[in-house]
Amino acid sequence: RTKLSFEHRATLAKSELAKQLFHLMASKKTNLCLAADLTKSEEILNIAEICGPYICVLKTHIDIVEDFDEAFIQKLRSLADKHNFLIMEDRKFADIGNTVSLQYGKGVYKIANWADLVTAHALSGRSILQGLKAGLADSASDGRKHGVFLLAELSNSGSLIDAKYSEAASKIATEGADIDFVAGVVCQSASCFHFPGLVQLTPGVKIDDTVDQLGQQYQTPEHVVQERGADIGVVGRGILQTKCVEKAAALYRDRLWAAYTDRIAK
Ligand code: UP6
Repeated sequence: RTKLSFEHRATLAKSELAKQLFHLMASKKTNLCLAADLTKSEEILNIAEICGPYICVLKTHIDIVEDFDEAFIQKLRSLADKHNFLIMEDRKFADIGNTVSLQYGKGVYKIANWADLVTAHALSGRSILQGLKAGLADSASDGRKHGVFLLAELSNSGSLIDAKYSEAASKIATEGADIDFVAGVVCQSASCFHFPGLVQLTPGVKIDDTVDQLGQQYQTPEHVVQERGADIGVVGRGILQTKCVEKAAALYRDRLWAAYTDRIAK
């Protein structure tokens, strides 16, 4: 799977969103996802405007935003259209189907209305996908396509996820009636799944640190793409906590993209 180009893999994808994402990465020449982990809407919009040209996905944690409102979402969506990136809400859904359907479509955030992609734990099994589909059907979202990234591994030290769990999570992503809704897998290793039509998203990417104070573990862009099979590298503080975020975004984009082109050329 890791030797194939994104263009080729788009033709194999079962999810419309995975197809769209593979094409977007190939045409924009970026496999950088920015984790916009900021607590003020103005800061997120500012970073999205500056980094927009360098990223394929902007990842949010909407529940850390202190001044969330509808106007913020409209502005973020128009930046996504202007700069051609997808919005992923990293909600890490993990409840029973009925509850996730409500959490996805309802409440203050109405995530289904604006997020192209969401993340979900595989802990509750296949019903997580059925619940999210139901939430979508019930929401006021326009005709846009939607997709899910299932978590099969975590980047932090001491995670309880083991090889057996990862394998079972990958099975949910690749077998059964709802795989048209699965765009990819969040994981740390290429061996986690084999189907080339899914996108591997790998967080824990930073050039100048190997850990943070709270269990996060970092690898370089080259390591995650070439050794661990990442298609997209997620960078948060590596970009956010620098003097010039634009320079940092350009640097991570260049290194992640070069690592991908080297990988498929070998
Ligand atoms: N994230 C991880 N590891 C995972 C899954 N998700 O770090 O296994 C998310 C975090 C954060 C981002 O929730 O938003 O990726 C990483 O941010 P950082 O680069 O600042 O560490």
